[in-house]
Amino acid sequence: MAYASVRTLSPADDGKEVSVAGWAEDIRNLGGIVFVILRQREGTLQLAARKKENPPIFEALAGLVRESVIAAKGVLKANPQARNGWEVFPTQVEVLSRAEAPLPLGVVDKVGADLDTRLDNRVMDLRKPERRAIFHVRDLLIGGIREYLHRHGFVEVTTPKLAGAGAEGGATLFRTDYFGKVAFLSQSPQLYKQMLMATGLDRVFELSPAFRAEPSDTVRHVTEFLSFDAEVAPIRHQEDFLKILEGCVANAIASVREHGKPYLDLLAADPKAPSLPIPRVPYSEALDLLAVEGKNLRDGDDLDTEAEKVLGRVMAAKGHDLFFLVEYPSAIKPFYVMVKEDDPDVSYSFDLEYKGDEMASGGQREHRYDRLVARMKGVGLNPEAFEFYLRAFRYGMPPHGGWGLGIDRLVQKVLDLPNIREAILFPRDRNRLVP
Ligand code: AMO
Repeated sequence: MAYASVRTLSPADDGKEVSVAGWAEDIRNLGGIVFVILRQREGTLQLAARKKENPPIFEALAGLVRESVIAAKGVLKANPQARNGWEVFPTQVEVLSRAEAPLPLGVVDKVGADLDTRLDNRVMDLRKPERRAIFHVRDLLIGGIREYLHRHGFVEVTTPKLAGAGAEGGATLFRTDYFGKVAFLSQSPQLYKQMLMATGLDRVFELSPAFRAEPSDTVRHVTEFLSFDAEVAPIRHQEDFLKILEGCVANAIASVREHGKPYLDLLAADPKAPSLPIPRVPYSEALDLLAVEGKNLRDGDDLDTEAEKVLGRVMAAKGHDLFFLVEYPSAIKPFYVMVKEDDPDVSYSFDLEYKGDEMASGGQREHRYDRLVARMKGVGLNPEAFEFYLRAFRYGMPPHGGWGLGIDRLVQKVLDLPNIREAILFPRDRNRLVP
């Protein structure tokens, strides 16, 4: 007989024999009767044994060590006083895996532990339903993204994570030995997704880990994150794919709202569905909005963390958690962006801001070979090291553009989690390589 899930049982099963398995979350020995709370993925149920009726089972339950995995077979009895309105009186109890005591981290204890202790004991931490709820929400967000893009003709692809050249600047590259040559862990699928635009696979997306040797210890940076990248061709301008990105984010949040109610309730979260279109705020206008708030940036400066927070608050007051910051200065964007024909200091690139943090960035790319090489040289890169990439631009490359969005940050912001590490099962940062 397969083990039954608590979700499939009810008082209507009164008198039935059932087999259940799970963690012994709590053991309450009242002398004449013992109750064990058994935890499964989808909830908890109560086992009970009376000393007088069944002494061996009473002893077996009373002697359990908390968090051991047990299996019990017995008769379900309806009881309005018991949790779920029923309980199981076992006739057989088997310890499948005995837990050591004391536990490194309590599962039902009310006292909280700090994040480091929790992450050191992540498996125990994830036994709490409210922690696991985060990963159900994450799953729903990713599902919403995939569903939307497939509906719009996109193909999911996988590009190499062992790379011969970096795409996003040397400062955050992880180096590794590759049979005597230098290789890098991929910082982003940037070069490969662009190369695909020259193949006819012209609407692609990828969900894959990206690696950045990020030395800063912040609540929004890790060294391994899940990057959601997309690239689209042929396009006339950036607007052609910003519409897809905003639809995709809206669909992801809608999918959480529609299917994730039990998880949102556990997390006391109620993410707002964005109203479309998401506003486009030109960089120059953002500087003006910041100046009004007393935060003065020079034209051409990148927005620092404080500026992002201030701008986030200004836009939130206008009813927008999400907005696109468009027309970024060319100088603070990577070599592959396209610059404006009549104003080369300004690029056709954008950041997507969500609740005061950068969620995604992207833009239209330079698809013209000569100009791309000139831009590379302009930022001090050696085109020869990128020959494998540049070759894709020499035999007919359509105008294209796309974005990269950090899934971990999206989860963090949708649920208002204080730290990005809460949104990652086993986060990596400069101080953490295990578990
Ligand atoms: P960018 O470097 O801005 O752009 O990265 C895109 C998005 O990835 C997330 N992200 C991170 N998340 C957690 N920890 C980090 N250390 C980290 N670094 C980046 C952010 C960020 O907005 N190739 C371009 C995208 C493109 O133009 O298509 C790129 O990688 O959410």
